Amino acid sequence: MAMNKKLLGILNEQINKEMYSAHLYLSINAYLTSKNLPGFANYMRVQYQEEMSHALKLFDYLLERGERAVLAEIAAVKIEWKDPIDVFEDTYKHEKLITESINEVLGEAHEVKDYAAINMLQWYINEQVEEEAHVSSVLEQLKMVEGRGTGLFMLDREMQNRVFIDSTQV
Ligand code: OFO
Repeated sequence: MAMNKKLLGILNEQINKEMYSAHLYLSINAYLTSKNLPGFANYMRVQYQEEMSHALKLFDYLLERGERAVLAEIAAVKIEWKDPIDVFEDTYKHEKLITESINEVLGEAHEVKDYAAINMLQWYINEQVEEEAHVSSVLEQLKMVEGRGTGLFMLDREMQNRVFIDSTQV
């Protein structure tokens, strides 16, 4: 069944938003590396991979439905932050925007009664709950150590352990 054009349009926009998120986190990876925080930089490199997998899951879904996935220009991302707390505050804000965006896409799928798309989008709803919780917990820990000193050093070491697991395939 051909997909409703409006829904197809906003699904394509969501691919762009996921790729924008990927660029944003890769840019943060560069920033944190320049600040000698390899663990946090690793966290963001993994986040970049996650975002690309989110984009690809939607991309592949459109192909599976026999639709065209359209790759549009990706807006330039920020390159400077004040400190790691600023980074995670920004990240948390950004993830909340993405959650809103996913909710809107799901709302549209309901509007046009595309039950297959509704089912696929449920994965993103769950993923956003995890993403927000994860980022907010790192932000809280950073605030506890006021983003400085030994506490920051210990957190940075912990962040080194994060590895990419493609949750779109599980
Ligand atoms: Fe794709 O979840 Fe973040 O942006």
